[in-house]
Amino acid sequence: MTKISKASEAETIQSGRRDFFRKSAAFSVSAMAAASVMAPVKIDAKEHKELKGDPAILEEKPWGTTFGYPVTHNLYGQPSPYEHNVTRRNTKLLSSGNWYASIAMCPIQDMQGVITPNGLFFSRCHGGTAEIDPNEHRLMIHGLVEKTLVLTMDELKRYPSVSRIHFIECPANGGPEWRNPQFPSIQFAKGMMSCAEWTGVYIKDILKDLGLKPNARWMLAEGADNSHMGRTVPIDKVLDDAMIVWGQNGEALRPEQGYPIRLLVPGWEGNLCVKWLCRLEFASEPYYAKEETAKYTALKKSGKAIQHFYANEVNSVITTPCPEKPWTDLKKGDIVEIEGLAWSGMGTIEGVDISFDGGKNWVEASLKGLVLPKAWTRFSYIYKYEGKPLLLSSRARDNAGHIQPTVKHEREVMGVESVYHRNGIHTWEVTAKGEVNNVQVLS
Ligand SMILES: Nc1nc2c(c(=O)[nH]1)N[C@H]1C(S)=C(S)[C@@H](COP(=O)(O)O)O[C@H]1N2
Ligand SMILES: [Mo]
Repeated sequence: MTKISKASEAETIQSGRRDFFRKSAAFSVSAMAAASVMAPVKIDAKEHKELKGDPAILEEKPWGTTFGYPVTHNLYGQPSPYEHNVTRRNTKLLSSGNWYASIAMCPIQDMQGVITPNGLFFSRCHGGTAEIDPNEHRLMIHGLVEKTLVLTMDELKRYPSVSRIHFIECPANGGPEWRNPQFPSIQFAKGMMSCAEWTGVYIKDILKDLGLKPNARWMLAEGADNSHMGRTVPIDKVLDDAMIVWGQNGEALRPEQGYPIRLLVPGWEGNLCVKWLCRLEFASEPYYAKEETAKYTALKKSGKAIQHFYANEVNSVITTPCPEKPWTDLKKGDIVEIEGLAWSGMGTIEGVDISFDGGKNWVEASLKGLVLPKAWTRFSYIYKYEGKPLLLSSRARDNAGHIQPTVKHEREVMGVESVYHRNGIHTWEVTAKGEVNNVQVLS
């Protein structure tokens, strides 16, 4: 028999979960539409009959008979008020008492495609969100370089820019669940990540101007915020794809993401992506700053800790269904689209497998939309709902040859002390009624 452990319902999640449940009523219709594109689905004549007499199609609505609001009204646009439930969310469990050292989780269950809108991008701050005047902000580049440089923001933006789509994931994503699933919610279980198109300059391009001294092996990045976050990055990664970015999905970085500039270390721990970046110092040794000694090191079962822990491993999660979007409205025989997100900090997603029985048997999902290195990748599987209980899991593979481990294997190697770098196969239990619970398959 498959051994599973379930989420503790004792954890209180902020209000809103019920409203999400209500929103899911529209799901079966949209899933039918999606299914009819991908696989021919016979639509029951009954479905059409139900539309007869529906006031939503027969009656004129106020928005069709009066003017809407003028174009001068919303000079910076906001989502429809009917989307008010789609927000970042916090929990006391992951915060200091005053919410300054805290984290706002991304509603990944409501994301479309692979780009996170800027207002919903997860936000992790160790000393509050700094509001920086860009005219007062400078970037200093010094240490083991031939030429020291202090740049204004305008000067920095004169470098030729590139735009790249990458996720940022806190290595503590899913961390509270090493021992047991904690959250009856995808947003809290997996929402310490987001994905955006970033615009900025490769550090290797700036270094062409400055000249790196031969003994420069490490780069310290420091933030100007109250936490003065400091992390050291090995030089190979700096010269590969590390960027200083000022653009986020077509506009300036949001304050929550480090306005006016942040470091982007694609695919590696979110913690390395120092926000409100003010200083880069090149050195021959790592700096062993607080965030790479006391924090962001992973204690293993052996009693030894991994100190230089960088790339986020291949990972995935099913976003439909999930606790916020159960299948309670489905009838036996309905065709549904199982969807989810896969990502790897080591390369490009090559494939995703789905299991309905907690990992005994697997079928291959299809990847849809953009499939890019170190970026969220969306997967999809069209499935006939039989109204039977399921243990629904996803398992991603990347082009660097990695595959997600079972939770059992992950625990054998790492133990349960660490809160970082969990990428064990995630499972939802779907009950016969279509309710979705967060569980772990332990065998
Ligand atoms: N200066 C500074 N940079 C920072 C942090 C911070 O508190 N201060 N938090 C780090 C952590 S722990 C993570 S996971 C990422 C989160 O990026 P985001 O808030 O844009 O999602 O930023 C990192 N950069
Ligand atoms: Mo983090």
